Amino acid sequence: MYGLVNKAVEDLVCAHYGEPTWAQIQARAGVQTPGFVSMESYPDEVTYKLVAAASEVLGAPAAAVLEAVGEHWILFTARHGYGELLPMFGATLREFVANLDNMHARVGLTFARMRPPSFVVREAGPQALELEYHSSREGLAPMVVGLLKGLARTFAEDIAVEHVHGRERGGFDLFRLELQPAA
Ligand code: 1MF
Repeated sequence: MYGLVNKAVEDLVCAHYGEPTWAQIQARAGVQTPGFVSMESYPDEVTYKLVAAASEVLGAPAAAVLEAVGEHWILFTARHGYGELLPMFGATLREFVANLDNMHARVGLTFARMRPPSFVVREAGPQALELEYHSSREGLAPMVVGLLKGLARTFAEDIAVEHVHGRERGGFDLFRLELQPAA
């Protein structure tokens, strides 16, 4: 994945635990890259190893680390100059989620080696959506939960996310989102 993803992991760990902890995580992961380059593509194993090492060093389940990374990704990319991208694809979470494939197509113009996931969205009630998450990568469903929560926060909305089933069924993860107007 692009270095921007690994930088988001680094930024999250450093902000909460400090640079010595990040150095420990990098050492345990066997990833000694002195600094990730945002626009460079790295093997997926680099990201997976960093998440696994962070889970061990911080004593938190890998799923919790992934969810935190997903939530941080939204703030992190906004802070790094890509903030104008979000409002281009929706004014509400509901609109944005319906436009996720369009947003990734736009980002893919710049990041040609991107392998973006794909989403199918269905209405599932007055305040509910079903979201199919199709990805070439395994194990990232918890990150998508964090991404959705981070998006909700930027749009000042409240959201509850249920992981209905994993990719062993149909080859995709299914989420059910309950959208609540922000309190
Ligand atoms: O292949 C890749 O390197 C890759 C990297 C990041 C593929 C996807 C992504 C983003 N994706 C990561 C987790 C899923 C990975 C997978 O299943 O293969 C997040 C996708 C996502 C899912 C749910 C809700 C929101 C999501 O994304 C929101 C998002 C996605 C991309 C950006 C911002 C928000 C983004 C913004 C600016 C970027 C790059 C990514 O950089 C740019 C863009 C244009 C011009 C200059 C820089």
